[in-house]
Amino acid sequence: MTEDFFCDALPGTGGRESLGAQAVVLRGFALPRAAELLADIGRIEQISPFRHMLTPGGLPMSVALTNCGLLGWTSDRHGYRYTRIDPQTGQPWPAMPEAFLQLARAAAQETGFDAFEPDACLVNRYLPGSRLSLHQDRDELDFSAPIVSVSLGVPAVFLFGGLRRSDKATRIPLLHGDVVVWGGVDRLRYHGVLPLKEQQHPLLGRQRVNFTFRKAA
Ligand code: MD3
Ligand code: FE
Repeated sequence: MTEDFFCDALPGTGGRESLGAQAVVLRGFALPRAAELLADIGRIEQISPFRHMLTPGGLPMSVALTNCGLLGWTSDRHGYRYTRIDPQTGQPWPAMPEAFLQLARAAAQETGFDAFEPDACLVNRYLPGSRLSLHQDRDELDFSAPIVSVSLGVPAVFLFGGLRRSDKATRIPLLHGDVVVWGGVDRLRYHGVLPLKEQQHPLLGRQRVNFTFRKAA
């Protein structure tokens, strides 16, 4: 299965960079399937459109998001949680596409996390100026499962901090096709994304799309 996603013949694929003891960037790991993933995102947003959710503070997030899979992450004035129903449509979130699942499992396996079965996939869309402030992902029940993230489109600068908000963060560029797996001791590290710069990507124009696979329940 891993072989489907790993192709020596394509430039920019195959590099592995360690961000922590159990956090790894797989450069270009999603490139061989990028067109397929983008077509799937197009189908997902027809069912559950991208929207700017409100934070508990009442301000709209600069990142627009949607979800696929059994559970979807939502935010409103009451807080953050995972739901089976998209609160905007009143319908279940769209199913997780097979290509998404295969990619998530292959990337997890590649970094030593066997049998990763994500039940949630949060899809973030960035436009110039969109950012994600430093946070921890702790709305999931099981922190022993890793999170797998896939970046497509315009490059972004990812901030990777420590276990305390005040810990110094390092800056890591995330490019079209890059996949990050983080788990274990790195699962609860603070992280964020700097404001997206105005740039053009041949497939996505001014946008960046990031999707993260999680085991939420
Ligand atoms: C390393 N998304 O949706 S993905 C999020 O690019 C989120 O949209 C970002 O943070 C994005 O919650 C970052 C890469 C990533 C995410 C979380 C991490 C790497 C991480 C948590 C710990 C360590
Ligand atoms: Fe996060």
